[in-house]
Amino acid sequence: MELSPKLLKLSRLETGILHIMLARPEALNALNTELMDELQQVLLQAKEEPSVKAILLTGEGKAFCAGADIKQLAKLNGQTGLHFSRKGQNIFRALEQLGKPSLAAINGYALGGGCELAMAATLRIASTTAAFGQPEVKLGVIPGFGGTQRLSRLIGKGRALDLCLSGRVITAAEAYTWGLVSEVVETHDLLMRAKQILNTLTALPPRALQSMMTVIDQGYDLSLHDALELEAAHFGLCCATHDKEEGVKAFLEKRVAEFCGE
Ligand code: DAK
Repeated sequence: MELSPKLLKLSRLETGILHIMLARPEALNALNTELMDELQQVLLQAKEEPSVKAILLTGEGKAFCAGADIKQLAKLNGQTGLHFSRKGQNIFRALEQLGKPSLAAINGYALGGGCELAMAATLRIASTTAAFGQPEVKLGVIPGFGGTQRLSRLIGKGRALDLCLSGRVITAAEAYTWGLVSEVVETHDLLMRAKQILNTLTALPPRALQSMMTVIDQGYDLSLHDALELEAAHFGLCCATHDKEEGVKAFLEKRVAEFCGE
């Protein structure tokens, strides 16, 4: 990865994990245009770079991300607000459709755009001290980076309305009960657990993972009939891979499969 962003810290971990750390701790990693542009560039490269197998997202300091930069939000009018919202939506959608699994390890505040960023990741885990919310209503706006839509898809319409209308903040334990995160661990275990989960995924056949993410993402908004068609098409694609041959053969020969990614 040749980029040298200023507001993100990048590191390559074992087994092809790209660790992207939001690194604007003095503003609780608030998303300004510069940080968003850097994230967009990094995601573009990560998509094209075959050695990147998965993405780990974290925030430096006490917050994962406290949302869109309110100083910047203050300057938006109707026209620029629309543009800003679309820009953020496109970047988060790029993460969601990267074709490689991503995991947000949430160590503290995930508010507004921070919660929206986490929801665009494939998976989310939190430390016991994490806190989640969509407080935009208190600023006179609504979530503008996909929050209204992803939240209701993840935790249901009623709870999404509760969070968005009240602007209240919920604990990691509540987020777990509501299905917003899949695990809560002690703060000192968060990174280790995040890597453990991603290492498990990077050892699996990438084409099957990609098909799975595509079918679940796209199928959600289709009729059952069309979604099943999509599933069948991707099942067929997987059956044409070397990794499917290897996976099935290894099972029958009672050995560990060695996937090659083809
Ligand atoms: N933006 C800019 N700076 C922020 C920030 C943010 N979102 N959050 C915190 N900071 C800055 C603070 O101003 C402070 O800076 P200094 O005063 O030291 O210079 C520093 O980070 C530390 O924050 P605090 O001193 O406030 O720290 P505390 O521990 O006391 O409080 C807090 C932490 C997270 C409870 C508090 O900082 C807070 O309430 N922050 C704001 C959280 C929030 O409201 N987030 C939602 C942002 S709005 C749209 C597109 C997108 C969006 C909406 C519409 N369209 C285009 C329509 C999305 C909107 C959002 O995400």
